[in-house]
Amino acid sequence: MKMVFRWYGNGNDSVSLDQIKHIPGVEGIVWALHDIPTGQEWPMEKIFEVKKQADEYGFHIEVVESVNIHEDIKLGLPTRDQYIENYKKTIEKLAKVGVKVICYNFMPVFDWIRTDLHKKLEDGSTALFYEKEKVEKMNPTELVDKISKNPDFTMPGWEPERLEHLSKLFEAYQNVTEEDLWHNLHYFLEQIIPVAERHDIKMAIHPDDPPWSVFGLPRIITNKENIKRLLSLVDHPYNGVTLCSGSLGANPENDVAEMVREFADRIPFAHIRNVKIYENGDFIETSHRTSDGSVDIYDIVRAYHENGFTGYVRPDHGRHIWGEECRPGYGLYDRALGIMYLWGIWDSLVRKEQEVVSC
Ligand code: DNO
Repeated sequence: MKMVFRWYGNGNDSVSLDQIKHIPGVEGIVWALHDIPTGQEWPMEKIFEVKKQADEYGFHIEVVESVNIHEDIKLGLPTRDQYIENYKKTIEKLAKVGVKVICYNFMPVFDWIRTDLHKKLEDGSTALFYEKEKVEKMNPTELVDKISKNPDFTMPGWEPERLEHLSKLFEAYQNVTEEDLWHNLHYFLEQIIPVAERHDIKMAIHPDDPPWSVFGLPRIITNKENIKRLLSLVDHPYNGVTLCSGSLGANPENDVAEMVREFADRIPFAHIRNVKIYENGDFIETSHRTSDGSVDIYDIVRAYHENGFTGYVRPDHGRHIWGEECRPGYGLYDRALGIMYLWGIWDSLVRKEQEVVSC
């Protein structure tokens, strides 16, 4: 596995490239141009800027997370074709700096959702928390209202412009079903995958987080059956998945290790983290360690190892520990600890295998 680390860019991240360099085994940064509005073509000079910054530390920039999908594409509006053309041009440009994987998602309106960004865990650290009933009871208009009264409201990974037109977006999605969303995803992939192949960049869709419908909006990348369907929409090695153990793992019915075993050759990028699920369906993010949460991280890493996984891996959200102030979920310390846990499992599996061979 190739270890990478998400970095939001100079002035945009509390973690520096200097610090990332100290984490054992990290070879590249996972990046994006966060200030370019969704749907616009990425400017080459800005792409080169990131490349230059990473080069100074010997990091590659082979994984982009995310080139976001304009809502018009998800909604299947006639204006989507222009946005798809822009997306193709961005792919072309990213190939010039050696990008190999583009992570994206197809979640309507929102990216990931939580109800508390700093919920206290028993050990005194804080982490991202999701209360199922609270979200179920939340009326989207109330939410729109809350967000519009708080211009600073932000979530890591969310594009601010998504939030600007919330009520219009809710209206636009009113009659959009899951089948419509599948249809629109198919349309997008049919056009994008040949371009991605030509430029040797794998497209890797991120599962929905949480993996169920929220606020009555359709969500489709939620479980094994649906990932299978996604992969067969355009059955091609360049149409893949960012298998996120924490997103899928929030539903106890999802067996993520089993998914790794089934889809290994279509997973160019893995997000590995743990969540603890409560009986009422709430969940909280924990350390990466298997015994701290409900997801069997050990078995997931073992499944990647068994399949000779050579794709990219990043630790995902961490707790906020040792007083660190950072983007929610994206501090240095707990993600660095997460990496060491993943390496610990991986190295011992590799060693065990070598011992068996030399016997
Ligand atoms: C949250 C992230 C997501 C992810 C996007 C991929 O921390 O895992 O925001 O980057 O869904 O497009």
